[in-house]
Amino acid sequence: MRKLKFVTTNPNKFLEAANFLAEIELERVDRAYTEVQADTLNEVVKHGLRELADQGFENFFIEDAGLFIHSLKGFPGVYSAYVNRTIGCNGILKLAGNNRKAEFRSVVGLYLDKKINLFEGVCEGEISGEKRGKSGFGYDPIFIPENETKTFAEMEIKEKNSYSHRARALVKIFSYLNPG
Ligand code: ITT
Repeated sequence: MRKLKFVTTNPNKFLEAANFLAEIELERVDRAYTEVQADTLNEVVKHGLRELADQGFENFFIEDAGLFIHSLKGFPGVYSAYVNRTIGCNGILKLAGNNRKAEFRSVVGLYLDKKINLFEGVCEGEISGEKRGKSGFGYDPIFIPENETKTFAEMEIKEKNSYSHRARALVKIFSYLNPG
């Protein structure tokens, strides 16, 4: 069984990944990396990978995610963490207006055997009318994935993983590590 480190300050992300990648032995490293101001999640992740690799970390992955609201031209997107800390879910509910289509995007960056690989996952859905549910974190109480009525915060981890951007990126890591 392969061992991989998941470097994240977010314990919920780690729980989701550990639940999804049950066949890989995951170790959580609770360490922040610089989230550079950039236009894409890919750039943020590549910078973070290089920074951690320069500090001597090996065989690890990181993940950067964001909520992209279509009527707001992708806002909060790469600013999702800042917006969550400032105006939060209530602020997003006010901003979203009538066109509530949105997507969560995830970019997982793997640094393995000194090589970088990126894996992307998207989950389409919409912003709910009000906050619902107590599970999860961040924008989970206001995001309803496509073909669902519940928000992510009304789901158990397994159910969120059956739709989520993060699981869709992680499945690609899994196929990369276990080809064929
Ligand atoms: P890291 O240490 O792994 O970076 P983080 O919590 O800072 O953990 P991100 O920068 O990837 O995570 O996330 C940006 C914001 O987007 C974060 O503050 C969350 O509020 C939100 N977010 C990301 N994924 C989410 C998800 O699956 N459900 C709800 N909100 C999410």
